[in-house]
Amino acid sequence: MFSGLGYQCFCASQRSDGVQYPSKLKTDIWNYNPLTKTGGNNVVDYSVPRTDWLVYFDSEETQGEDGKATNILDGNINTFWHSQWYAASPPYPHYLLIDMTQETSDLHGIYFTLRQNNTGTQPKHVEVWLGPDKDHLTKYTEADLIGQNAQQAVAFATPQTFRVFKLVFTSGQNANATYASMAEISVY
Ligand SMILES: [Ca+2]
Repeated sequence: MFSGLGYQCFCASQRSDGVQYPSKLKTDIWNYNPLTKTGGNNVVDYSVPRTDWLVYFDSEETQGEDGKATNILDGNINTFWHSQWYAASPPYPHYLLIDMTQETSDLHGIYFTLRQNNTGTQPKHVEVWLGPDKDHLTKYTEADLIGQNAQQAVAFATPQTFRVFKLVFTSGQNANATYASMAEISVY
């Protein structure tokens, strides 16, 4: 709606406005031209850059397959973290702890993309812990993830500021599951 009419629009303000209305501004209205009624059909990604993120975990599988935890940060929905299964099979709960390496404000929630087409290892119940460092985390909320391939969000009730977040998975989509997996994690 702005660049479509020839105005410049800064990425920061796009993101700021976008996260303020995350449920409303999921399409790329910035490039919509109301005169020609074209453009702006792309889905907007408001997620925070993950370049410097560090990920910690209770277990990961690196012998039987490439199930390393950093696979949740590679932008590929077909690579995933998998809890260990080759040499040992630790049960739930499993966790991923992510250090964004800098405090980040105005965060509205967490995006989850589950391992594709694998309800047997997709986690279900998740506790979301937030804090300034890994030793000072507070449980902020918990939710049931949906057993689906598409990205889903756990939204915060109010915007949050934190550097570290921990996702504690306490059960799987399969009630008897031992293993957990995850394709991508990001925040918005
Ligand atoms: Ca991935």
